[in-house]
Amino acid sequence: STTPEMILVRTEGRVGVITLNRPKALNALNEQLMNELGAALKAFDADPEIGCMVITGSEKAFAAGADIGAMATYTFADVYVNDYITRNWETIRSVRKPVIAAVSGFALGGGCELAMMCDFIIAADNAKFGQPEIKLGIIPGAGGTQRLPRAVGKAKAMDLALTGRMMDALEAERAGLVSRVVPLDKLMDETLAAALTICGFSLPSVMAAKEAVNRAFESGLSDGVMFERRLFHALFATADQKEGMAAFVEKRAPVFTNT
Ligand code: CO8
Repeated sequence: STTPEMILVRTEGRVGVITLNRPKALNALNEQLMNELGAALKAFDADPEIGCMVITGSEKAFAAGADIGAMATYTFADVYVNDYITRNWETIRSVRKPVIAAVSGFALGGGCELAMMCDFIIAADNAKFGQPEIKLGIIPGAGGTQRLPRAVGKAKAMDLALTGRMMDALEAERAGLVSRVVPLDKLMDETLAAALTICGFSLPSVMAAKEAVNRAFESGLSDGVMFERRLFHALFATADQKEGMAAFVEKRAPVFTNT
């Protein structure tokens, strides 16, 4: 595999960190960047040393959207038949370990959608979220009209999609789009602390928790509760369940083996 050019990839302990790195275009998401991001996520997901992933951008921009210059001349056949733009955008949903978005600056259009595809969003106090596609004569195309209302409700989702206005970090937290807001200079520390906490738990339970919460958005309540119940029961087959509960009873720290 070739060295990526539009992202930076590193590890912090068992956390895989991917930094979107196309500063001159505010991390506008073009085909190459999305390919590199998808490949990096898949590699971390398959790496037994990795327990959790973080996607972040720069102080000024998480990502200012899909690459408008690249899209400007696309035809219907380009985007529908040849699947330009949207190709590779669902890769992140196939990742089974947790992915946290650490967002500072602009998360607009495809950038907001990318953040929403992550399992949760930690925002710096300078973060700005929006779906401004309407200003370009299009609509969101990577789940914005579907994930935003699930996160913030119809009223705000309609407001953002129809007016194209931005929402600041505090409004986004009040609305439920982001799990926490932290000072800009603490964004990576806080996000890595959360990621390292997750890495300290038993991976089978972490993966099951992610799968079960995601199921809440795909099913009715009774089916979702049954799905959860099956995973809950299954975790009693793990060595880590025995270890976790024995450690609690013995008043010591658990040593999980991800089995
Ligand atoms: N695409 C391409 N280039 C961009 C983008 C973008 N989305 N955003 C910013 N840039 C470039 C600018 O053109 C500029 O380049 P240059 O210096 O060469 O002129 C550079 O980044 C810096 O940008 P600005 O000078 O505009 O910086 P400002 O601080 O003045 O403004 C803003 C920052 C407000 C973020 C402004 O850049 C802006 O409005 N950007 C566009 C935001 C937008 O409309 N995003 C939605 C794009 S459409 C989309 O995402 C559809 C997604 C569909 C999903 C796709 C697949 C599933």
